[in-house]
Amino acid sequence: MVTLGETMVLVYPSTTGPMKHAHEFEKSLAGAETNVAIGLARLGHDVGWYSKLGTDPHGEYLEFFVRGEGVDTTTVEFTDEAPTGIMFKERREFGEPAVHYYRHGSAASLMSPDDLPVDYLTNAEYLHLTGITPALSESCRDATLLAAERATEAGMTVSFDPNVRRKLWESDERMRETMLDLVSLSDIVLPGIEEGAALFGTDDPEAIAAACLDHGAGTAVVKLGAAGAVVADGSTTERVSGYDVERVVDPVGAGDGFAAGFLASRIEGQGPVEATETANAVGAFATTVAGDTEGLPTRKELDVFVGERDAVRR
Ligand code: KDG
Repeated sequence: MVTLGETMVLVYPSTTGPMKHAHEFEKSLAGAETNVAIGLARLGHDVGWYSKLGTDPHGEYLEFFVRGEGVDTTTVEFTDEAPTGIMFKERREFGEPAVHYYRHGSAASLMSPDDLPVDYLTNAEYLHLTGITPALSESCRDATLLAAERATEAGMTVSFDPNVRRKLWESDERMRETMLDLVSLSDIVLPGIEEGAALFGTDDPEAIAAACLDHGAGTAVVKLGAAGAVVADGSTTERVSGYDVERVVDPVGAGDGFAAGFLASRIEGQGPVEATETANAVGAFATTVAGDTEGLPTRKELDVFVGERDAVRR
């Protein structure tokens, strides 16, 4: 699987509560696409990521982190023209934490069709895209659409997670139009309820799945958090139950874990319902930690969780 998108330094308070009162912070990495790539690599798959990073310590840290997780970073470019993006994420005891981006004009926003490594991005079985990359700049939007087109021409499976980030779009119309273009170029679409509502004006999961298929997707998987997901592929529509995590530390990144689990399972030859079961499990793991990727399971951890292997702890 290959992917492209922006990865940022993630900074989050060591304690919960409003950001303005936080004094101590921890550092990690955020970026929907590398979250998915790392999730797949942990499950034993070959994964590559393309992006642009600033020639600065943050860019060095991110490339080192992602490469250290076993993701191929050979096409990642470092540029002096713009800095690496940064994201702050609040920690809350309940509800979705607010995020604050420092990424406008970042190195990743300079990605463009002119220097996209098309050969690299079309030399895999799967291309994974999100709706975040096209929101970063016009050139990123063109690059994302070009990657989807070229991957489709090359006979690859294109997966797309809309990942609505309203803070990044100039208007809802532009967002909707771009996302629908990407849905129509994708084989697998993985929206949440919020994304479904933004794109299709309904929060009924079955209706969202049907709308994705109507727009050209082969398989739609609508994420319902702890309640699981609805998966539809034209011949069947099924609700697959999820996991009630006892203590959700942070829901951000769960959707990426879900995508990683779904794609890993499909790459391994499992059907859409089985893949959705795996997706629910990997998504649940992601909610147990404050960072986006630290909770993603290894193959062994996942097998133990779903009862396919015994844990030997001592
Ligand atoms: O899905 C998690 C992402 O939202 C997070 O890692 C940061 O990519 C990110 C973004 O743009 O919000």
